[in-house]
Amino acid sequence: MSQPNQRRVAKSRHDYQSPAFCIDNIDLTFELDPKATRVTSVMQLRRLRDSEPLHLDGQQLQLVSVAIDDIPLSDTQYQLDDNSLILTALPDSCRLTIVTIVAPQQNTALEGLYLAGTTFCTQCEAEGFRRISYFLDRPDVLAQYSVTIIADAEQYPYLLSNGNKVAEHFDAQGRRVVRWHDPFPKPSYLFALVAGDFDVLEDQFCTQSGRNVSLQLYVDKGQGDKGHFALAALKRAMAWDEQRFNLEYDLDVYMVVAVDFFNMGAMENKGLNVFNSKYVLADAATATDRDYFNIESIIGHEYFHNWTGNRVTCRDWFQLSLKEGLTVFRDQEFSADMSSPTLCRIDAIKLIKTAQFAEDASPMSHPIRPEQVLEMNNFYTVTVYDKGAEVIRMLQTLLGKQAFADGLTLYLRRHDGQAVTCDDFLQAMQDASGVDLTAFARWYSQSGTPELSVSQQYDASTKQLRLVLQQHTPATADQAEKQPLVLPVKVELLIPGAASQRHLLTLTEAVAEFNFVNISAEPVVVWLEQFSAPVKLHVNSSDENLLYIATNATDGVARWDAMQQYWSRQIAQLIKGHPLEALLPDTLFTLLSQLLAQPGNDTALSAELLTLPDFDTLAEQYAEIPVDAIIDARKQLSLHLANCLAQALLNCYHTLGCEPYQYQQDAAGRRHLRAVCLHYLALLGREELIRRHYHQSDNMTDTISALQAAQQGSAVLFAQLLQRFSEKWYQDALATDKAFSLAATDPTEQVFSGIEHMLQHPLFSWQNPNRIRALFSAFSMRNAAQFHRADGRGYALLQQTVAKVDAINPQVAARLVTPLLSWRRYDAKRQSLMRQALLQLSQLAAISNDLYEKVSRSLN
Ligand code: B3K
Ligand code: ZN
Repeated sequence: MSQPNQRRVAKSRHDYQSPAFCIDNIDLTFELDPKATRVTSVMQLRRLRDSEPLHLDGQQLQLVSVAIDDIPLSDTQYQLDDNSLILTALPDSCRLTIVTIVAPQQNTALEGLYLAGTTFCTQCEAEGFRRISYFLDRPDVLAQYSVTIIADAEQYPYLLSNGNKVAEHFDAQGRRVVRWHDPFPKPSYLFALVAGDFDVLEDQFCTQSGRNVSLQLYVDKGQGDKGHFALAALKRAMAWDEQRFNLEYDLDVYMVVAVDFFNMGAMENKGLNVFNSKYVLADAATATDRDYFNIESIIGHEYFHNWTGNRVTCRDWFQLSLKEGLTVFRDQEFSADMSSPTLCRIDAIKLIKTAQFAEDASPMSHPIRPEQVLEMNNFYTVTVYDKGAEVIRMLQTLLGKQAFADGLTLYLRRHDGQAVTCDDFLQAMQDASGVDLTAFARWYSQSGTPELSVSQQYDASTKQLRLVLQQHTPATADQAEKQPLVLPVKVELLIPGAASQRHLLTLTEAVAEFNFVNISAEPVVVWLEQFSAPVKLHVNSSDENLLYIATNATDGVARWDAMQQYWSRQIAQLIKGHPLEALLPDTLFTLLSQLLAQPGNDTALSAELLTLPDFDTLAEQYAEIPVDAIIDARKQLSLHLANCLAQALLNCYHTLGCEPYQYQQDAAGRRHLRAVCLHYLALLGREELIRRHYHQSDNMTDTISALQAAQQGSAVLFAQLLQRFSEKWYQDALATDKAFSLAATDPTEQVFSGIEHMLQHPLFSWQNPNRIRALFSAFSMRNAAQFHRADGRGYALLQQTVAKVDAINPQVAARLVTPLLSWRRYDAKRQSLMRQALLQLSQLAAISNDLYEKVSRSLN
């Protein structure tokens, strides 16, 4: 590696040390210039520990001057290196003034202050503030911020920062000068600045205590009409948090800015959220039902951070799940209340069973509270976020909804204005509920996916039922020894001829049994209802029982889950060589035909029941992933179902019909089921249907469904429709991203020329993460057939892409590389090709820390 080795030292959670100084106030002045922005920082410092130097973080900064209590220092009076500015012999309290220059235009990493098109914006979490000015850039240093922004008045009519605007004027040179003050002390990662010209949508929200909050949504000029849904979603989120958790907004203004260049979904900066435009802009023509859903959920997520993250923040970055797991849980609950609890839960479960289980089984496996981190940006993971949310959900299950809400209230009251740990959170939950959470806390320190094996014995003579539960967590890359965890296991007993019973079984040891009396007949047990613990379930129920559950369970999620188990099992049988015709019983077709014949009932759930598990879900069931066999078996089964159900699918498709677009739960469910029907019919070559679906569509959801159906059913039609689609949306970046993803998920060899072609698109830019993800994440994560080609062409494409992107935007590169990391899970030939690709990446002359951490963990 060409980088000096000291840059590669990982931090350990146990090495936490509190800061030697605190910074009570910071007054920042920005003189904005794309090439050279001058940043003046005036900090009020206080010493907390004797005789230690002040170690300020700073990266890619040009230092202009340093002064203590207005007395300039010479460069012999401080130490400066690539990552820090060190000052010794400071008084116990002083005013430290630092002037730096940064170059936003050259900032392609999109961390710190950068340009999104012509808009200045910032991204400081996790450690981006150090690219703006020298500072104690860590979440446990909370300061009050005052910010003055100075910029050309014409080009930048809006100059925004956190908190309240306190002054605005023009200076002698005619530049606009705006001053902001945020009364809430905050860590540097929540700082934000935005400057540009926008369409602004405004609204108001009256809080439960009667305060009026001004809501402002800033979007690119000309895009104003696409902001209404996000703004309305924000008001729903504000009302929901008051109602559910009694949490009210605290500033007079809440601003959301949408930008086109953004490394992730959005950022919860205090009072000034910055969003990826993909998660703000929506209208029927350009956004799918899924886009609408995501917008509402992410708008909610960032808003909910105002309490869980901002008012109470993390002591150190190892505690990230403290705010992220909790806030994902909160946004999931919000989405469930706004749409369908069943579908929201199904979505969350799918993510855990694919990406999260895969991460546990990968070289990057880590607990929801990681122990070792080289590059913090690598730990914004599905484990920290989504498994973190599952852990919070288990707490709610174990404590009950009310005690959980009381625990949250206590936590926020006790720690308001503080930077705390996951243990502090658990302590509050324990104190509020009186439940000992010592054993539960293992969920925070133990990585890996627990495997839960269950069995049942019924004694007809005594009418007793015995349920035996056994858990075991296999070793992971980061941790060999595992202990039993606290597992809340919800079950439903479907008792023939009697009312069903629902129970919560809590497994705390490696094995336990639970006995039930007076069970009139042998029940069919629905295990792990609602996926009440994030585990892999091993259960020996018959196919017949699974279909019985899929038909009769009370809970929709349980019905879906049984069906998924059923489908997975049939695919496994096909892989073992069992003939298809012998596999599927009449009861299956009765069930499926019923779903199709009554599309009026819960259409969205029917659509899910009719959909086979995706490649990633199936892959997680194998230690060594049989790529080709999974793809073939899945295809074979789909085609067989399409053939057997052709008439029922067609009838259902026509019964549902097309309707004028409205984003609304029932209508979205109907569109989904209709798309599933179309997908199966496409496998039978029903081109005219696809064509009509495409042409009749007045909305992006149906349009994309038609394209996806064509993609699976007819290469020629797919090429025609994609061409037409691309032309129609030639100038719309977000719609063009959809064209990119469609090209990249083409299951045929044409995908390579398709990607090549899209790279020539005038809207494609290697600097824009959305474009890169739309093409290459789609290819490597949603096109198993071509990405995992046995000739290695897919791996080579990803390797070249990652190498190129790493030099531009390390965060994006490190995410992109993920599918290669799990090379050990494939056959020998693929292993060697994937490993080769990683080795080449490891030899990049200027490999970033982000990429280095992942590649080296994978190769070691
Ligand atoms: N907190 C941000 C994520 C920051 C990611 C830094 N690489 C968005 C969110 O989770 O709400
Ligand atoms: Zn978050």
